Amino acid sequence: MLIKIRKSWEMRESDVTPEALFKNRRQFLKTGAAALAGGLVGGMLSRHAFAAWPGVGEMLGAVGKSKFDPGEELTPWDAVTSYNNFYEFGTDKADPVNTAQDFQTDPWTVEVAGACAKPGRYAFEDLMKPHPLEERIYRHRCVEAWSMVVPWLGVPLADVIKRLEPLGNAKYVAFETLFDPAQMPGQRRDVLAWPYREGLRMDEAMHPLTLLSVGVYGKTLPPQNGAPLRLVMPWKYGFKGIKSIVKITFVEGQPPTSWNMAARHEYGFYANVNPAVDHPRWSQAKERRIGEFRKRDTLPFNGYGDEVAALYADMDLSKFF
Ligand SMILES: Nc1nc2c(c(=O)[nH]1)N[C@H]1C(S)=C(S)[C@@H](COP(=O)(O)O)O[C@H]1N2
Ligand SMILES: [Mo]
Repeated sequence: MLIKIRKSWEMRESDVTPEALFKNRRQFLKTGAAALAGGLVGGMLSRHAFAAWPGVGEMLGAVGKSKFDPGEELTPWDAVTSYNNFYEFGTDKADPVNTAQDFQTDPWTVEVAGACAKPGRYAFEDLMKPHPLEERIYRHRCVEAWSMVVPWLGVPLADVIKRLEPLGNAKYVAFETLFDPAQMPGQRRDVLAWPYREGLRMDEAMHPLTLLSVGVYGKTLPPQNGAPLRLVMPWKYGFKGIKSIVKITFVEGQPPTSWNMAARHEYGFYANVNPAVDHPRWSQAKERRIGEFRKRDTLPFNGYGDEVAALYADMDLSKFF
């Protein structure tokens, strides 16, 4: 039954752009056809597991309408996949779409280390396949004061972490991107201290909004967006969303993070979107949505305050920025 429905979604229309395909699908879902299909699979439409993992740029299969949807216009596929920050592939936003195309992401191994009961080297598929995939339409706010609205596909990081069984002294989770200067031309220069590192407090990592993303616009992630897996946290500045992860470590103390190491007074560990705390060199009060000219007001926690403000209730956010 599930397979039948999946096939009906998986229109491999190579002459249709992913964005058009995605819009059609959303429209289809709105018309009520989804209710019919949803009935057939007993409400499982929005959660879906794979038989085999699709290759780069291939459709990830059935994912129903997301309850995570700000209801704002999606940033087009072309912008999401050609205006990127991924310094391993160059510092210009137009670089990664060109220089990352031959990036090898299959096979891919993720090392799990530190304070957990299930450390080891996991094949990407083994790490991700047990978990049903979800669609999450999230606002994406870069520290550089531009924003997008992006339909990610992924798995709550909490689901993956639970399976790795962190120990009581695991207070933070640290992440590392691949270090491979042969493939990543940006790593041949000391723009950042490679590999790119990020980290989260355990409660942030376990928060239901925190997504380990494997896809965008219904397809597997393109290399420039962090294939094969990257972090997405919609209430934080984009730089927390570390791409092409090869290592996850459970640690007791706050781990060092790349942008914080590069400029401590400019990029804090928390990096929560906050219009009231300016970057030392520019205001964070407003943002430009990619594709628009007008400036929008930036919202506290990027508009996700109802969900996440409690995590930081006791903290001075001008100090812990
Ligand atoms: N490894 C790595 N991850 C990274 C970056 C990077 O340079 N290297 N840039 C970050 C920044 S600043 C942003 S805004 C987002 C951009 O993600 P996107 O290109 O998918 O929009 O990725 C983040 N993750
Ligand atoms: Mo960013």
